[in-house]
Amino acid sequence: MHEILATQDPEIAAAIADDIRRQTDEINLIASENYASSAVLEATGSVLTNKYAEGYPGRRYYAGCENADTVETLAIDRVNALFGTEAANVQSHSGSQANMAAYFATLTPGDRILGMQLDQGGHLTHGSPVNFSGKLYEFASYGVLREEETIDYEAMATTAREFKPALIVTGATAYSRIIDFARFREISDEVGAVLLVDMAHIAGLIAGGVHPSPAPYADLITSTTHKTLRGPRGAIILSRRSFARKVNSAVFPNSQGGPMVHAIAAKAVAFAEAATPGFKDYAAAIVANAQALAGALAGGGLRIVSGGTDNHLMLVDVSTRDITGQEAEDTLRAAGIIANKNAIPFDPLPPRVTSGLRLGTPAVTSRGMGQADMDTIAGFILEALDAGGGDSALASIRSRVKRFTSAFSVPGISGS
Ligand code: DSN
Repeated sequence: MHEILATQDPEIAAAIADDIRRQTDEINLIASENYASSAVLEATGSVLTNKYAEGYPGRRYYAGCENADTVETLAIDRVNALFGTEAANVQSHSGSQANMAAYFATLTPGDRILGMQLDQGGHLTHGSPVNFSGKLYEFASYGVLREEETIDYEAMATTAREFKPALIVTGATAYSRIIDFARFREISDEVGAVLLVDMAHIAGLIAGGVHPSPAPYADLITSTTHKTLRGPRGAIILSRRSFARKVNSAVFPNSQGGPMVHAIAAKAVAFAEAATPGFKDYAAAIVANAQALAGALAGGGLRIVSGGTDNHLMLVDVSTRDITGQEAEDTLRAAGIIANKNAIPFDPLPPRVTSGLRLGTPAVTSRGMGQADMDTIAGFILEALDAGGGDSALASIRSRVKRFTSAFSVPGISGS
């Protein structure tokens, strides 16, 4: 792999080779990561990276865009067919830029937005004061019920009635339950707000039919393409036709220049993959695996936030083991298991420490692991957390993890 690069730039080639080994040997439970297919990687690494194609298909500012037009039109048509939407912009470089463009398309600076609290499952672009969103717009937030740890729809509605936001944003990065998009639509209509659904985490589950779709309810939908959707790094904005012109100009020329045509090609490949019957099975397996992993961890005495999961991820409260989220992340890392610390609802600890771990099953499911394998993974996790940081115990788990993972191919690396 990468023979030319290895000769020309051995330092970069070595770092890539090391990450191929890392991605192969470790158990990846980062809920927002996945393994893109060989076809997606080929499109990402194609000569389309050489082309400037500012504008949109048929309306470009440079000559020679006929193939870029083909690629972008295919991506738009495929993603609209996949999600049942009227209009799509496939140029956003990232989820944050997609959300920025969605706000620019519908709001003016100073307008009010109601979004989910970051420390209860939201995202930086849903109103964090350290993000452009919290600086440009006035935010109020909703969160989860203290007992059930599920979205407090009543409080959200009350806040919406009092705050009168111009836009309500829903979608989450650390929420394990089905989101009731119909309820958000009802409240948006009542207060006259635009409804934006940021489906980045669950896009693949929606494409695979295992999470209800926001398409009948949302005015705009944003998503990254590299999480459960298993495409290249990047993002999309789907909308009702009436918003399409504003969305397009909010992306280009307002917030981006030339689109990454190679990334758009890879997105198109991923949208076609996500439309196959095999992807439906994949999406169902992600959820079944998450439920199996949550069940096994709960069986081992760990507290799962909200008592379980309906989607691809779970939040684990590790405070019951007298450790912090950071310590748990470090311990699992030493055992060859990659996960991230994460605030749990009403977390008494700061964001760099936290009381929780976020675990997700999209990547392990892409490797073909099933529910029995989740029991094995839960066993490794429980053993590691109980090892009290002991180096030799963690090294022993790490070598068993490596033996375990060696039985599974990795899409894009040792499989297609
Ligand atoms: N960084 C992403 C996540 O891990 O959920 C959100 O953008």
